[in-house]
Amino acid sequence: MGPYTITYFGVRGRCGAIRIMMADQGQEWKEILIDFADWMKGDLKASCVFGQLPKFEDGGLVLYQSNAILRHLGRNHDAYGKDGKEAAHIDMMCDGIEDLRLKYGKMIYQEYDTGKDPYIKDLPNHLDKFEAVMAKNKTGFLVGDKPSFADYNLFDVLLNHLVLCSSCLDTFPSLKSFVEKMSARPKIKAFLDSDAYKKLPINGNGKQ
Ligand SMILES: N[C@@H](CCC(=O)N[C@@H](CS)C(=O)NCC(=O)O)C(=O)O
Repeated sequence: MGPYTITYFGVRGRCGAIRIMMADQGQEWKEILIDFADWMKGDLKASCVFGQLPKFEDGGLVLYQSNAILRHLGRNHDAYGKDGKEAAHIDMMCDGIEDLRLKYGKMIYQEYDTGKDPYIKDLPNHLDKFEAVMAKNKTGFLVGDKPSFADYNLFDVLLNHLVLCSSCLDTFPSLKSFVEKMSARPKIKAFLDSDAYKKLPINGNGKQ
């Protein structure tokens, strides 16, 4: 496995969870940051399977689609559950996180000025689902007793939401504790404190 390479724009965006997961798993990776003006020339876009980034390379394996990349890392690093049942639940949670990520992206990119306040008002109706799963599992993770790729994905999405609304987890004790514990994992803490992480905006349009 590895060495890994990420080709993406200079944002956290759809690589936030991937980078946090690689950092926590003790992996090193190469970053190829693409300037949007270069992207607009079209050659790289034409070479991407779905015409979009991120592109991820694991040796000779080339992957697109951020959730497929997370799943690949889950398989490589034993972060995809201990059996088929756990893996199915991890997939389910990842799809639920994707639904929230898509809603967040729509608000950020298409209706930030008019949509931010209603989005924050409705947010508890989405977070409560993750709170219930986290509280029921009792291990501090979504599924099983160690972090899976879905935990890294949820962690990244929650960090973004805490920037949007710093009090959004105040009524969700299990999620709040999850974010605190994930943030304190030594390799994650070092990564979140790094310039490589801090220099990147969350989203491509500067809204957060
Ligand atoms: N479902 C894809 C979405 C990828 C995506 O939306 N990529 C955006 C940046 S976050 C992109 O490449 N935009 C430039 C374009 O579409 O030309 C994934 O999860 O990787």
